[in-house]
Amino acid sequence: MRILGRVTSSNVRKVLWTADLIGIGYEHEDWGLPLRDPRVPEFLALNPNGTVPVIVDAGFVLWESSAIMRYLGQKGGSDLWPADVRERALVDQWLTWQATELLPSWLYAVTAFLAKNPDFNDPERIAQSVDKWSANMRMLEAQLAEGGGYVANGRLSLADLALALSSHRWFSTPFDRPELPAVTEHYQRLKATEAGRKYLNADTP
Ligand SMILES: N[C@@H](CCC(=O)N[C@@H](CS)C(=O)NCC(=O)O)C(=O)O
Repeated sequence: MRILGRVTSSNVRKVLWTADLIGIGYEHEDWGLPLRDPRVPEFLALNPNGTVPVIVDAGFVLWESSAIMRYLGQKGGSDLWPADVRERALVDQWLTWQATELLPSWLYAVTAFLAKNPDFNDPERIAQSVDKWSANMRMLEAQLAEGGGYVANGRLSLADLALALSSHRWFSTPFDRPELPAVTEHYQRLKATEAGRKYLNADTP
């Protein structure tokens, strides 16, 4: 299997971390700016969005990081993607929430505070982003506190990987954060694992 995408992208790390934990072998190719422009015909033929990650598994092409995680979980028969229909649905719920609610909420603030893009300087939009991001992280805090330190079903799943990467963004961004003890504990616990040390480190915020 080929996994295409720069490791500095948290969406790519969702996929690499999943493949590592499930034990699926792969060849990694560094695509994505500034390393290798994905907006070239060769790459656009695989993913017309021109974004990473993409996988090519014996000719089968798939993009969208969460969809790739689910595919790898299913392919590997891993309990990170549970067989039980309701347990799986809960993992899916949090995986979907990470991509469609949590991630968009931080985009403006992270581009302003972490990427330090001078065009992202509207105080109202920064405040809105910080408020929404913090509200979402408080929701995750409540879930982890009630769920025995895991996002779904009281045990490790694909959702924990995606959300630990999101927490990494939270803790790497210099701004005034509310204290979230369950999120902090979950993040530190995953960060202390072999894969966590690889994918939740300061070089890749
Ligand atoms: N929803 C997509 C988002 C993909 C995406 O926006 N990827 C960014 C990196 S995080 C990208 O490819 N940016 C262009 C580049 O790196 O050249 C997914 O989860 O896979």
